[in-house]
Amino acid sequence: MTKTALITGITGQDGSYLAEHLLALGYRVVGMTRRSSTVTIERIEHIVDRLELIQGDLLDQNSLAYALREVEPDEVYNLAAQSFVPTSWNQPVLTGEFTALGVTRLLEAVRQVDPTIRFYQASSSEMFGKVAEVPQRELTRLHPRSPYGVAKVYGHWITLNYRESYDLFAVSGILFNHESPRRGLEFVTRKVTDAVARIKLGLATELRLGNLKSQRDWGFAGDYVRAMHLMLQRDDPSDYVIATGETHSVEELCGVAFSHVGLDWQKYVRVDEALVRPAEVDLLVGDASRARAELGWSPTVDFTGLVHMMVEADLARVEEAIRHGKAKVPVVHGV
Ligand code: NDP
Ligand code: GDR
Repeated sequence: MTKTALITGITGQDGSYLAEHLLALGYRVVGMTRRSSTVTIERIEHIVDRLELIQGDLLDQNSLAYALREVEPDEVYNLAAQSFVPTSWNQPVLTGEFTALGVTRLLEAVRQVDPTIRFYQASSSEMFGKVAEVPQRELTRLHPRSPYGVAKVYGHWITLNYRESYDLFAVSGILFNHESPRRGLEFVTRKVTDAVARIKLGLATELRLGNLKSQRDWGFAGDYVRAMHLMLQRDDPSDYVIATGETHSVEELCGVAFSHVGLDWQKYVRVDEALVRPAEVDLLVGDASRARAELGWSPTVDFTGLVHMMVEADLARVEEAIRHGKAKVPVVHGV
């Protein structure tokens, strides 16, 4: 029997990879998108003829209940969020509305429309923040360091609360940073690989970054969406950490990315104090042994492979843009 999945945030990085994965598994895939004056389906353009889209917004309770009634999903993946950490200091209330209360709105819609729906919440390693132990695992104490992290802690606990209160099959995937050529340009991996391509091709001369010392456990988004699906196929709902188990600094990221095109990163990277965060998460590294044992999940792309993949994709994209005279990008302050 064909299963139906509803994905919020389908236009984002993870939404696009998850949609591809579920289509390949034979699912009917419906994406929830919010209304905007321009079309933002760049990441799903290649599969859009195999998807269905329905309008809805995490800020609007009725639109969520309507979407669930119309689509009748077996599984709901809540990937929508204000997901950029620095923006959460400029827009803390809006971040809370989307990223925290939005989860309650969707869970409440599930409970009222069809409590047999299986629900996945996109929780984050940012919840560990000022880490209580290394590596971080499912039971590590949470200490978020940004309004985004605080909002994700709320989303995490409300998911567990609805599971415990109403017996919903609601799970929280605690995913560490995952990247790809489809990552937004403001996140550090993509900012670096995009700059490497533009510097190599003569369009830029320097790259301004914030804290070079912070360390992250970076994996490939295509691997991580497989874990989301596996979590909803278990007999019993449970929460899992998804990570590679390796950590690297922003400096190392620069080293691998620039050297891939024969450049020395130290000649191009400048520290800009305006990009240093009010409170930083210094070190993240996850222990995904529970997911390995119980879900049979493991990553297929390592750190160097990931960075090389992203540099190659950005080189190809910037070359193409140069050919078509479209190589200019807007400057967004504070990013
Ligand atoms: P993106 O920022 O790429 O995508 C976010 C998505 O949310 C977009 O589709 C966006 O739509 C949508 N969205 C934002 N606000 C609303 C709203 N009010 N109503 C409906 N949709 C909305 O994020 P990622 O794909 O990288 O991440 C997916 C999820 O996983 C997020 O919740 C993120 O916080 C979480 N996460 C991500 C990690 C990572 O490393 N990537 C790690 C851990 C957790 P639009 O296109 O219209 O802006
Ligand atoms: P993060 O990702 O905050 O971990 O959240 P990001 O790539 O933005 O930052 C990672 C680290 O790099 C440092 N950094 C910079 N970051 C950005 N964006 N721009 C810079 O110029 C820069 N210079 C240094 C940051 O200080 C930080 O330490 C991501 C998001 O996808 C969240 O939604 C998700 O929950 C977490 O990953 C897990």
